[in-house]
Amino acid sequence: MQNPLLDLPLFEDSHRKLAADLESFARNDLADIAGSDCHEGSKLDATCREIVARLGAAGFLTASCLVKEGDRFDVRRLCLSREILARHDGLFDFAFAMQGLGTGPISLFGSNAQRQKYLPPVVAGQQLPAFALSEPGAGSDVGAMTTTATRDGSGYRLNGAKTWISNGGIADQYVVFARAPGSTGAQGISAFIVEADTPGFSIAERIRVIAPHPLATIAMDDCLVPEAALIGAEGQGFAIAMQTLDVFRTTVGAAALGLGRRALDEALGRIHERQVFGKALKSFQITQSKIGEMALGLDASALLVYRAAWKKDMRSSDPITREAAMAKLFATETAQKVIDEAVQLFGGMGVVSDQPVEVLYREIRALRIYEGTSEIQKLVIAKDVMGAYSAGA
Ligand code: COS
Repeated sequence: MQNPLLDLPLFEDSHRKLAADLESFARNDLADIAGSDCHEGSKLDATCREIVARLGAAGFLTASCLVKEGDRFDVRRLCLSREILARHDGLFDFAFAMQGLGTGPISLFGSNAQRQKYLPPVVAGQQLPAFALSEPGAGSDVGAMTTTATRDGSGYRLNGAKTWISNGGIADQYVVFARAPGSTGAQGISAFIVEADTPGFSIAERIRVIAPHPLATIAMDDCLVPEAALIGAEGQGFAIAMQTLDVFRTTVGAAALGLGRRALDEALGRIHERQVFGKALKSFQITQSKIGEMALGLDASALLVYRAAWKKDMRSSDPITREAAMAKLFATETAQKVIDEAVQLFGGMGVVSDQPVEVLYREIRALRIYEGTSEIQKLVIAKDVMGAYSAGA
């Protein structure tokens, strides 16, 4: 179904063309690898690689990385891509999203040499990256991380563990955040590119989650990386992480929007078919009230998502921390409610394993947690709003 917002001046013709092309590609060229048959167990990793390979070969990953110096993210393109892919299949979206998030620090802060080495294979869909920030004892509180990066000759020796790492176990390289020994809080954190075959780097555990995605805990045990692995400057890591999240949090909102729109599509089909008390389910006002609220919530989410994306695209030097946090918070929380209502409209069928709305119910949950929980987004928004008040803005 056509995105109802695409006609707005928030978008350019290139976005409208992308939306039409990707919609057709997802429908015709990815459909054979959709669904739980391809997403479970040992097939999961291969399916992710295949999705990325197909998207890359078709040119749909060009927006994921900033290969050339001076390039800027087209956040509206990233968001439209995630919305469309998520509406088709959560794993399509996941695989697409990780190509951008996993290389985000290199795109935004990497040297020309780093961009030329690592980004073209990711854009081509031949390599998979990962973003390794969280730790067992440092999720929301990034400044509590304990992984260390100790100077060793001309390089750095990394020690510690990272967890909840998407693409963990299948990525070719990881952006790992680690701190100088003795440093605390946001200070002394740096970002490093760690290739998966570096001695001392290992996958400690693959983690199974309610909606199957490649996820792992990784470990660094005297893992020696060269000076060329450092992204940006020493000690810049906290800002690198936050500015990467500022871009990609908006796209999480877009993914939630896609999952929510799919739930509304499914619910609309259901209420037109289902007979209850001798009438179509759609004819009850209680049903219409649910549909009205679902549609309203989704369009409100879309406006917040594309407001943040538009602002980042048009005013790249202005911070979008507040707008990105609002988009992620509202769109993920709303999609959860919309999907829950869709399950309700399906009744018993809604909780049958692998039915579309049951899959959506599992898919949406993690989005309210990863890349900053809903609670953290509220803190981020409040800090920005109160800061503006104190500054007299
Ligand atoms: N862009 C640039 N700089 C930023 C920034 C941003 N969006 N947010 C914070 N900073 C800077 C601050 O300006 C501050 O700099 P100074 O020390 O020079 O003043 C520094 O970073 C520390 O900021 P702050 O004091 O706000 O840090 P906190 O430790 O209080 O943490 C939160 C702030 C909670 C917002 C942060 O830890 C966070 O986003 N947590 C969620 C992490 C997350 O998303 N995890 C998921 C991992 S990916 S799946």
